[in-house]
Amino acid sequence: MALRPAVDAKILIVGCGISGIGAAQRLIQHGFSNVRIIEATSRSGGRIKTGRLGSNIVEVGANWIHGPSQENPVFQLACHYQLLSKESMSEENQSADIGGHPPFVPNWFSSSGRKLDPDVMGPAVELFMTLFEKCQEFHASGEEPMPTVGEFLKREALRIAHEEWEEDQATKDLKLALLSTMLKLECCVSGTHTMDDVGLGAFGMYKTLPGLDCTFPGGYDGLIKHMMNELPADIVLYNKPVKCVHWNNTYKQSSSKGRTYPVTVECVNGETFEADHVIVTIPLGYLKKHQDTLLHPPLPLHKLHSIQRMGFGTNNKIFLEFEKPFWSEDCEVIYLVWDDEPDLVDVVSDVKTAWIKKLFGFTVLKPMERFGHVLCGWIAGHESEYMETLTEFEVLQAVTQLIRRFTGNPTIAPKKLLRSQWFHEPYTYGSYTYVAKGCSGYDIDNLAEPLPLPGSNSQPLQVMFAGEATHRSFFSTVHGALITGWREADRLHTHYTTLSGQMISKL
Ligand code: 6YU
Repeated sequence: MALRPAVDAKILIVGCGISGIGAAQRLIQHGFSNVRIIEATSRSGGRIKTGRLGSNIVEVGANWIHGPSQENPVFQLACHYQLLSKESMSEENQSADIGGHPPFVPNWFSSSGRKLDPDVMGPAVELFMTLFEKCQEFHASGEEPMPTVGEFLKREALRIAHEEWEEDQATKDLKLALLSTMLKLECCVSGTHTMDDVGLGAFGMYKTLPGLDCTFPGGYDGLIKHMMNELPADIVLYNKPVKCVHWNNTYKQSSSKGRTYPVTVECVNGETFEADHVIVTIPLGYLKKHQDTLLHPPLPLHKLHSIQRMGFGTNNKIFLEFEKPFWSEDCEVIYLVWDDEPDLVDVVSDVKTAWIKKLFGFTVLKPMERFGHVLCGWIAGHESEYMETLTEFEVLQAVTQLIRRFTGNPTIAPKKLLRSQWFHEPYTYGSYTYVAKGCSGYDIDNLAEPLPLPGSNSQPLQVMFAGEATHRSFFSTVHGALITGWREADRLHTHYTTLSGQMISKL
């Protein structure tokens, strides 16, 4: 195998989300000059997508920097580009340790049209949070008393409610119904259909960083714009969905100008691009759908099995603008509690007629001076995927009825609506990764493992894998995705510096 200088190595990155952009940025910093990004759509950013509701900026995809503190590279970049408010950058915000659950000021409404007493509901939330933290501990202790987070939470919550709660039955039922709402919220956080699909033993693999989650006042896509400005202007080839990555020289024409390349990337439009290395940053949802055809030769079995086993679900947002608020001034989150759900349920019995019951509530967009009166509704799972098939008008009708019922006010009418449809995005097929029942960190390692596998005689690092699904502890996040892009760029850098070191020592 002839050694090619690192600057000559031809590198293609598939996908222009933050992991692909991060990989390109880092490769160029390392001195690689022959780098291109191939992107299926007409835009950069992938699941970072800032939209508009009237004159308001709203985040259709990623919302927050989770854990904005010095260890978080997204926070560091955002500070570097001066994209955050003074408050978000303050020492106090950075040192707050919230374990992934921002202490939002809540308002609770019930399906019988009552505003619920925070003093009564508070202990139920505390119980839920205590059990949730317990779920996170099993990873370190190596125990797994039950297969899934959902089963454990339900069993323990019902046991404690039965043994310790002393109120009358109606109040107990209402508190249990609130726990159903909290389960639906966790479905949104994990990006899953039900918490019964989320593996208990591996749940604690996800790590939170210190810092009070913060947003980008000018939109998350400001980060993408700044990062893209640091790359060569023509680095991205847009509107070129990749059909197949042929590796190990298996494509019919694998040489140009006398030089042979081990990999050929074939696009849906028939165009082909040759490369020494390809970094695939395609979302797990797309990989699941196209696992049999995206690579040739096909993915090794253990990689295929891990792709199938890992979870990738849907979490959607429904933004609503109102003339005036029906929530209290300090309110940051509105929970909807269904009186008929004391049996801890996070799925609905009939998706078509009852999908709206999966919407756990709304976050309030703040500050009010910037957003006016805008709420963001959250809905996960198959119910969310069904919501995507409805017209905007049908969704508006359903949400309006919901709010009228819970507030007991039949005149409330949202002025505008915007919803996301991540399940029907053909290059994503969902929102983000979770560790499904029966999965472990090895599945994530398998996803991240480059091809060819170690021990092969062919050119190493032909196909490499980045993207949020390939990070063991920060999967499902923007910072996780960015770190994996950097990881693969560094892998190539190390490869070439090790090779040139070996050449020099032989001289
Ligand atoms: C975060 C947050 N956040 C809400 C919602 C969503 C996500 N995330 P990309 O998909 O970006 O890029 C791949 C590109 O590849 C893309 O451009 C494609 O078009 C292209 N492509 C695909 N196929 C191709 C082909 N064939 N050919 C060529 N190109 C192709 N993250 O940090 N804060 O608030 C949220 C949220 C609604 C949808 C989020 C959030 C997830 C991030 O958006 C996501 O991880 C990264 O942007 C992915 O970047 P990428 O480059 O990998 O892929 C305890 C515990 C539980 C664990 N979970 C904890 C919860 C944390 C997650 N929270 C999320 C919450 C929200 C609200």
